[in-house]
Amino acid sequence: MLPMDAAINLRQQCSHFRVLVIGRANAGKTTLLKKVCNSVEDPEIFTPGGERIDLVIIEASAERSEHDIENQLIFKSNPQFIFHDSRGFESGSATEIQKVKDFIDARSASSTLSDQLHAIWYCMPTDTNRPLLSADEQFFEVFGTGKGK
Ligand SMILES: Nc1nc2c(ncn2[C@@H]2O[C@H](COP(=O)(O)OP(=O)(O)OP(=O)(O)O)[C@@H](O)[C@H]2O)c(=O)[nH]1
Ligand SMILES: [Mg+2]
Repeated sequence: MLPMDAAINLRQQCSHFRVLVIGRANAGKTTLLKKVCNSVEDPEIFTPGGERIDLVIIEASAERSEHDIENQLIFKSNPQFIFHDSRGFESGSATEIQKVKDFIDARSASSTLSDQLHAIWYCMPTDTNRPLLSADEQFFEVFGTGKGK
């Protein structure tokens, strides 16, 4: 636990908490985020540059925007959280794992606290007999051994 003055100093440097959420489709990511932010509404979506993406667009592209890891999801009810949503690796695609790894690497390389990731939440469905797929294991192998650095 941080001493109070260190915590206040950090909050002055950075007004939000940036979280990457990873989990396959239907894992319950959005449900979890809504609970955390006490929201019944969907989040607003912003580009990496902070421009709001207008969701009065066709549903398929709203869906794409939401799951584009670079975009920032913010709930009006709790704007102190900025979320990045990644749909996980169910296809087992190496490209998907690489995309997430590149994103994590780029955010770790930033020396600006507000741009860095402050947490990664990995959501796994527990009502299935396969909560962990081989692609998930691959991901943890890369990051668990420090090879992802
Ligand atoms: N049984 C059960 N169902 C849940 C739980 N959390 C969410 N759901 C349901 O699972 C479905 C998918 O939830 P979402 O939160 O949309 O899942 P998601 O991970 O955001 O899915 P995508 O955005 O498509 O990747 C919804 O019908 C939820 O009501 C849970 O803890 N238990
Ligand atoms: Mg979702």
